[in-house]
Amino acid sequence: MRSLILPMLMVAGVVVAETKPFPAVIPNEKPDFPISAAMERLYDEWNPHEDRANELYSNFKYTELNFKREKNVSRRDPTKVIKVDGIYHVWYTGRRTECPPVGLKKMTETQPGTDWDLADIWHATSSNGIDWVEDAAPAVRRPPKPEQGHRSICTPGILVWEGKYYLYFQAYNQVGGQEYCPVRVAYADSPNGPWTHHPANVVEPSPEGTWGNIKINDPCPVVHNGRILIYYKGAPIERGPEYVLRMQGVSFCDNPLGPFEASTLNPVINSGHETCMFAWKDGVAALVALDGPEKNTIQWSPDGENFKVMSMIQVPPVAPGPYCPTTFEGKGDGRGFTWGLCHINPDGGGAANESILARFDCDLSLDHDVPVFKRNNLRFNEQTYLQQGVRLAPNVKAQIDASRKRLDKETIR
Ligand code: AAL
Repeated sequence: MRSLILPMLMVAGVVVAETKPFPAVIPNEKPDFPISAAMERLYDEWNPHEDRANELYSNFKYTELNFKREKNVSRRDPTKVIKVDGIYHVWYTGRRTECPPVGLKKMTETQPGTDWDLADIWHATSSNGIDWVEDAAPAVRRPPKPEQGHRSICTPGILVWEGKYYLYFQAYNQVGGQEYCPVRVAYADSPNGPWTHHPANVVEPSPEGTWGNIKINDPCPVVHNGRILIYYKGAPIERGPEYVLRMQGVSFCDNPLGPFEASTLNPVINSGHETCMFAWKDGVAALVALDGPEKNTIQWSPDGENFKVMSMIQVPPVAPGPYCPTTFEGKGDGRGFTWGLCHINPDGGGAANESILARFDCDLSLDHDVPVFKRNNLRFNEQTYLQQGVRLAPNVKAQIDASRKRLDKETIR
C-alpha cells in the first residue's frame, strides 16, 4: 500500500519508488521515500528523536540510605512512597532473625528459609526522602497461627483510598517456591497505624491448571477509572520448561477489601519479576524488569490490561516503590515519578542474605526534564564485568572447555 503514495520514477519502463539518502536533520514525520525496516520501526514503534524524546524512558541513579546495617536484619520490597502532611512514608518486608537464611531444606521455627521468611511489615518516615527513620516495631505483625500468613507476611503494596490506608501483602504459612500464597490486607485510618488485619484473603491464586495457581506475589495497587486494580506476579505449582515460570496479572475491585475479580485476559504482562505499575496519562504504565522476553522495558496500557512496550531500560531498580501520588488519584492524569526506593541484595543474589533499601532517581515524569536521565550509552567499570554473577564461573568454564574440541574449527583461508 505504502509504495502507492511514494514518489515514483520510471526506470527502463518500470515504475520504481524514488530513493533518497536519509538526511542528517531527523524528519519529524516518516519519510515518503524507501527506508529500511529499522528506520520504519523508528517511526512506527519508537520516536524519531529516540529516547531523549520519550517520556517513558529513563536511566536510574542510585543513592545509599541511612538504614542501620545489622547482621540478620533485612529490608526489602518497599511499597510506593506516599506523602501525608509533609512526611514521606514507606513500608517494606523486614526480617530480624537469629541467623541468615538457611535454605528451604534446613529452615526451622526460628531459622529462616529465605530472605523474606519469618518477616513482618515495617514502616519508615522521612522529611526529605533521603534520611529515613524506622519505627521501633513492625507496623503489621504476622497474625497468630493458624491464620494465613502466620509464618511470614512480606512484599507489601500500599493503597490510599477514600482517606484510608490499605497494605496488601503476601501471606505465607510456609515459604518456598511451590507453597500456597494468597494476598491479604491490613487497613488503618492513618499511615502511622494502628493496622487491623482483614480476616480473609483478598486475592487468591488462579484455578488449578492455570498460570498462577499457587502463589500471588508483589501486590501493587493502582486506581484507574474509579476502580482499584491490584497487579501481581503469579506462578503455577508445576515446574519445568513446558510451564509458565512467572508472569503478571491484574484483578479489579470497587472495594479495597475485595472480592477482587481477575482479568479474563490474565496474564497481562508476559515478563518481569517484582511489580511496579503506576498511573500514566489516562492509562497504566509498568516497569518490567529481570525476567522474560520483555525484561527491562517500560510498558503502557490505556485500559490496564493491554500493554505495549514503550522503552527499553538499563540497570532498572529491583522491586521499585516510586513516589507517585497520581497513582491513587484515579483522575486519568497520571504524571509519573522522579524517585523512589528499591532494594539491593549486597551479595548480588536474591535470597541468601540480608537486603538493603536504596533510593533511585530518574525522569519518568511528565512534569520534569533532566537530560542526564534520557542518555544512552551507559558504560561500566571493570569491577562490574568481573563481579560474581557476571564473570565467567569455573563450572561454566569447564563446560566450555569440554565442548572446545567439537567447536574449535580452523578459520577458512
Ligand atoms: C521478591 C518478590 C516476592 C518474592 C520474593 C519476596 O522480590 O518478588 O517477595 O516472593 O522476592
